[in-house]
Amino acid sequence: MFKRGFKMIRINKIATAFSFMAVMATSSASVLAQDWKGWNIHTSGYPNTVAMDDFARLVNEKTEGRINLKMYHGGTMGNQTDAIEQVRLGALAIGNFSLGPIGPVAEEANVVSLPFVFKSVEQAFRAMDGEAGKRISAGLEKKGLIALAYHNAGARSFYNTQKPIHIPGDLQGMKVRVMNNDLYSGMISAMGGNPSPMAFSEVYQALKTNVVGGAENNYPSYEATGHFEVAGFYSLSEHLIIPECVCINAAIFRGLSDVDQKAVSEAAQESALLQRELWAERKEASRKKVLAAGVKINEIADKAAFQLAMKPVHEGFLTANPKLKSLVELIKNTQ
Ligand code: BDP
Repeated sequence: MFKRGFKMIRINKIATAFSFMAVMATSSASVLAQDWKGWNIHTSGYPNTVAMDDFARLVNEKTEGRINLKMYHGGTMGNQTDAIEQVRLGALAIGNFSLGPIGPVAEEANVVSLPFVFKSVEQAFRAMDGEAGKRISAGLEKKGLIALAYHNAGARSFYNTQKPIHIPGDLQGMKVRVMNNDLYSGMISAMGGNPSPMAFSEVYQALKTNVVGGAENNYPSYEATGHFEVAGFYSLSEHLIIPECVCINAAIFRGLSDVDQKAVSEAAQESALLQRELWAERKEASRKKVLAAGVKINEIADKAAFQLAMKPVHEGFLTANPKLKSLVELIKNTQ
């Protein structure tokens, strides 16, 4: 009796020990291994897609398997406006976002969507790498997004199905697709066009079926989406230079250990360097490809006319957001 009782106690103890170990194993696994989902709008081979895959690999490597990031490319997890919300909520951990559609939710980030606010892509990066970039990142953080790194998205120019654009008046009456941001609608209206905010994925069909006559984007997106096949006039207005971020849900990032925060930040910085290299190559390759396909590319001799036309857009923005004046000045004064 005594012996059996003793055995039972031992068996119970062993069973308890095993279940304790099992609990420890699952809880440490859930503490140690996190599965993240990442959003990207671009398709295979695009500089951002390659860089985000590299980011995912580096995150896994640098955290020694504690974080697995699965990237969903091609906008398969929804359009950009929705995806920004999903990352803010934490349903998606990461997004490779244009600051364009982020602007309406994070006012500091909206300053980059003022047409011609940057003088060149190089100057934009000097600004983003300096004090202005810090203020923009702080603005994003207030809205639940931490910008781990910034990608290059070059400069955006107008393209359309009908004719070369030389002066703002050439857009008169033209329906032009823009990203979701009132500043872009204001920009088109100020030139006499009709803005049509629309998701990226819908633009090809809209151009093809003449729902819109034009749109605007950088060379790689104009080429990768096939828009050049249906809108063969590309006019080098370079009116918008919009940096893109590798943005993470702030709470998820803050929940990481210092070691993993550092690992994830470094992974983003390293893969952003790759993105910037690939961008330079792709921009040239895309330009050549659309030229070879018969696209008529034209320089714009008098960009000042476009800049002048944007004056009411800038003024309206600063009247509505007086506290962003110093940030705009900071950008403009960046050499
Ligand atoms: C591309 C950006 C992408 C935007 C797209 C657009 O990389 O994030 O969604 O333009 O025009 O250049 O919607």
